[in-house]
Amino acid sequence: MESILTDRPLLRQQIDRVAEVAGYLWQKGWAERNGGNITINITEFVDDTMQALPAITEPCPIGKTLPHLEGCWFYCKGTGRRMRDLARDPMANGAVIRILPGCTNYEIVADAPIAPTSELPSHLAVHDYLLAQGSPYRASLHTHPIELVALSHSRKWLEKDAATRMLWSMIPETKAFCPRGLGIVPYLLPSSVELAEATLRTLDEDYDVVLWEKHGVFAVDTDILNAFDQVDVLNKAAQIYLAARGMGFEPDGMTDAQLRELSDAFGLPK
Ligand code: 2HA
Ligand code: ZN
Repeated sequence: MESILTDRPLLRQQIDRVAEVAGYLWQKGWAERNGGNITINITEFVDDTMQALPAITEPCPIGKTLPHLEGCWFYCKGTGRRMRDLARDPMANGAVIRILPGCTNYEIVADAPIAPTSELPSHLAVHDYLLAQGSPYRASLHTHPIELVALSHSRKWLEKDAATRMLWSMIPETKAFCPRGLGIVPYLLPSSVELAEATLRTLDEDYDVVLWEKHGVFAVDTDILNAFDQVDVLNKAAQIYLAARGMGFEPDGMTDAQLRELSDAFGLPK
C-alpha cells in the first residue's frame, strides 16, 4: 500500500521517532498490552499535496471544541494498539488525522482507517493548550513507568514537589534534564474528562511531566524523543532511590547546597 510517508522524508523522520520511542517503552516494561499513548503535532511537515488529500473516513467528533487546532494535523497511536507493534509498523498501528474547520471534528487521512487513541480528547486538549501558550512543544506521551508509578502509591510522594525534590537529589542529571520537576495529579478514572482537565491544570503550573497517581505519567516536549527522555531521567532517579531502599537504607540525596550549585552552573531555575 502507498504510504503518506513516501517522498516525505521530514514527516517520515517524525514518525520514525515515534516508532523508536514506542520500542523503548516496550523494552522498558512501561507498555504492557496496549498501555500508553502518543500523539504528535505534524502540522509543520504538511505540504500542499498532503493538504489536498481526501479523507478516508467520515468526520468524527473530538468530543470538545479546541479553537487553537484550526488547520492542525496529528499522528496518533491507534486505540487498542500495542506499542511493540507500533515500533515495527507505525502506519499500521496509528494514523494521520486532520482537524476540520470549526475544530470540533477530525478525519483520518492516512494510511489506514485506524481509530485514534481513547485518550484523544485529552491529548488534543493538551496540544490546543500548548499552541495557545505559544509553546514550541509538539509531542505528548502517556506511559506506565514502573518505579514512578510505585512511588505514587505513597501519600508521602504525592505532596506537591516532594517527589521532585527527592528525584532531583538522587543524581545531578535529573535536575539538569528535567528542570521543571514532576507535577502530581491525584487518582482519577483513566480516559475521563476530569483526568484531562487535571492534567492541563498541572502542566499549567509549569511542569513538563505529570504523575497520574497509581497509573502513569503524561509528558510534553518539543519532540517525542525529548518527552521520552524527561520521563526516562525521572524514572532512573526513582530506580536509584528504590535500589538504595532495597539495600536497606534511606539514600542521603544531594544536599540543598549541591542542588543550588548545580542550578547556578547549568543556569537552571532555583
Ligand atoms: O491507552 O494507557 O490510560 C491505554 C492507556 C490509557
Ligand atoms: Zn495509561
